[in-house]
Amino acid sequence: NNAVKSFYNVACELIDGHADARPDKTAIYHGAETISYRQLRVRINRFGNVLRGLGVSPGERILIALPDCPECVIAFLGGIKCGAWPVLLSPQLSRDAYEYILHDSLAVAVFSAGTSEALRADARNLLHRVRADDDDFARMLEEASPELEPHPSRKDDIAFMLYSSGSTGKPKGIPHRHRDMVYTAQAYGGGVLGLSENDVCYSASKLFFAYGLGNSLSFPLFHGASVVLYPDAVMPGDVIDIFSRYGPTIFFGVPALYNVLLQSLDQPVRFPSLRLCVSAGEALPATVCSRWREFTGLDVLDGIGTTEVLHIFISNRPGEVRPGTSGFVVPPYEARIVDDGGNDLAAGQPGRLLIRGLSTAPFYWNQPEKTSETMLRDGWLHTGDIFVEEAGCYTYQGRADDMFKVGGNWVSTSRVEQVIREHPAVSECAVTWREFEGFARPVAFVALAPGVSEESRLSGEIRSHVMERLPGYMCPAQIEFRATLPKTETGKIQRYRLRR
Ligand code: 3SK
Repeated sequence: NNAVKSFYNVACELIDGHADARPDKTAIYHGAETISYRQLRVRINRFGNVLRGLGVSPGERILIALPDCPECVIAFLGGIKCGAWPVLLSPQLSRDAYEYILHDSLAVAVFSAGTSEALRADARNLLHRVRADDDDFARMLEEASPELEPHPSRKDDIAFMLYSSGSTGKPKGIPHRHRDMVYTAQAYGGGVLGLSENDVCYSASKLFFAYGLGNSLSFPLFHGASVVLYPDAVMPGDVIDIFSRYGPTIFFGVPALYNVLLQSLDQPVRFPSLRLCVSAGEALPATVCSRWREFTGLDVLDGIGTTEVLHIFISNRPGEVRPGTSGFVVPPYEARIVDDGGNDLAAGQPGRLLIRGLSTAPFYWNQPEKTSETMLRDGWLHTGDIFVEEAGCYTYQGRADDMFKVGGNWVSTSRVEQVIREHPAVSECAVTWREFEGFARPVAFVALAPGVSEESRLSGEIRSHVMERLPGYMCPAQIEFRATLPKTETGKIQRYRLRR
């Protein structure tokens, strides 16, 4: 009972109400397995007891590097329930990357699957390496008590940590508080998506990505809905199979996935269970948004979020989609667009996007300078993105680091990318800049659609396509063709690697 209890533990906030009121409701679909809210609570409690048995204390970090499966949800919420800080990571990082994060976070335990390098990584602080996919661990869980006294945390205490590599440099630890997942589940999950217990969520983006964590864990569980967890890498055929096997009502993807799904469909189709599709991770090209609507009859709500804010804070709305834009501010978040000196800009003028809301991480782990540059400014987070706002609707222009001037004119790399992606031969594209005889000029990196070749002809054709649609100074001085473009674990193109 919230009115009388004096603690606030988000693992209880997400599960207890449903486990008490509708214990047999399915929380998780995974392969042929279904897990009810009652079973989920018991498994979370057993995990928490195992963790306490290992001697893990409140506030200690535990690394969880598991594919999207029930054990990942159970370890994450079991860790939080007993006061540890789970750090969710991809199970597919290199050993070096795990060692960097182990040292940085000073984690005392790693929970991972046998195939992951996470279990082979080394660090002096690491006391326990646990194979969460083997029989010994399953036995330990079975033997643990199904009852667990929650750690008596407060709303503003840290609950968990994510690592974001952003598009540049070393990963940064981003701690979040107990209240943050509930705030995003109410603001975006409830306010924009209108989630209810009748929904079945399926996210192609995985749990270790803040976007996937909301889509597959906090949103469905907070609203008493169900989630489909799929552990493997996502291929277009898998997505279509999941649509027919589990009947999700909401699908969450990234722009590149919508693009390959469209390329795999040769004629319009209907996915009768779906009521909404969501895209984030990077800006959704207008053509992909409109073609998805033509081919499936469904809206894709494009939105923007960050790991720092935990989920989406600007988004298109059901029934009010403006292709090519990120949409409107999600209440109760607030947004401002400012110039380099921090002065507010008028509508129509591109500038730096600042966001304020109560789900923003309070600091970067071990990075006080980055914290004061980005976060400690009257609660306004400096996103590092350039946006333009017109009549309340926000359009992405590029990263502040990716804007540059040609002959005194600003070039938005994302605007040029958007136009190049509209060319039918193009599957993926990234635009950056290089100096030619001391002058910055745009350079495009292009991956062609399957079966398309003839690069030398296409180079001229793509340049003419840009010249017809944008001012000449935005036209790439060079186009380089690549089989694929380098990406982060969460699917964002690493432009800095191309620039090098
Ligand atoms: O990259 C995004 O757009 C995003 C969306 C939701 C949550 C987290 C992130 C980073």
